[in-house]
Amino acid sequence: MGKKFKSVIALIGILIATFPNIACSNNPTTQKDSGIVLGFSQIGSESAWRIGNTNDIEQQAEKYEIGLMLENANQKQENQIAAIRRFIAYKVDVIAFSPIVEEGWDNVLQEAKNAGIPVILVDRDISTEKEGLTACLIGADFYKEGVMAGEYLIRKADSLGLEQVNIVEITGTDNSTPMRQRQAGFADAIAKDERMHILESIDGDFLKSRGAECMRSLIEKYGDDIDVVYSHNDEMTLGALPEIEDAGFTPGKDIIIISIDGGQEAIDVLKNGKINCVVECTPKLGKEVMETAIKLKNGETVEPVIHPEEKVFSDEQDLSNLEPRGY
Ligand code: GZL
Repeated sequence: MGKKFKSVIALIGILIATFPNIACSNNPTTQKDSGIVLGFSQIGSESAWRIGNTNDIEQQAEKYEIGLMLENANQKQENQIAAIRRFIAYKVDVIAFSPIVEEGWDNVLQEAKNAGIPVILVDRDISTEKEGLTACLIGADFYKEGVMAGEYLIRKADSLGLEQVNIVEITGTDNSTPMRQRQAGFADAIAKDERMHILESIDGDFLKSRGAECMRSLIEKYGDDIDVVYSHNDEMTLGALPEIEDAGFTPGKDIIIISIDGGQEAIDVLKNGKINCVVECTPKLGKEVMETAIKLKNGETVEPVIHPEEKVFSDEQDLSNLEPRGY
């Protein structure tokens, strides 16, 4: 085996060792070509929503013939920062990521800016004093989701003739955009309604297991004073429901259940009457991400914020003909 051939083999070995995810994802340089390589740092696999989002990003990258380097950060901000640095080293054309929390991105995004690589925020936002670190945000209007949840509760309280409504809130990942804005939108929507009282908000981190733990401790503390559970995502809601039943309460009847995401499992439970309202938060953002990546690669300007249309599913509607959710 010639010297040159040995050095090529050695280089490939170094590349795979440095970029482990390339070895297992579609190697972008061999994709049929839009000529674009997109580096995407995904938060993790914490919920059906997140898995649905990852699947959609991958499907749309295939459809738009964009070479995708997708790295899963397993819920750690430091893994997302490391992934973005790898994308910069690899000289991708565009970087996209869903920031697990809003703070702590200035340095790595400045590095991407210095490298001339545009960055798309997907799903969640960042908080920064610096201008121009990202090209745009593609994701839900979480504040509006919170408002829609609060507006449903007011209608529900009216229909039941409730004079006092005690609410416990299970929030998503602390300091994340959906947590902050779903909490603010809901609070603002019910603020003028004197019947509404939030007994406690507790961090469930968008996880099913934490949703169960939170519900258990809230029941121990407040028992049958709880009239409503407002949960920031379906995963935590699905974790909470068995705890409510184990305590002898009937979810959807003794306790009003309001959730967000709109995945198939939660919609099925809504149809069975154990959840009263699910605010939709679509994970299907891939089409907009790919179209935006192509525009950025071509030097076109893009909309600073792209919010998908979202609905509310509840016990006020006939859901029998609802299309399969796909996540
Ligand atoms: C919302 C997304 C949230 C989902 C959760 O767009 O950021 O993260 O609501 C997921 O299910 O964990």
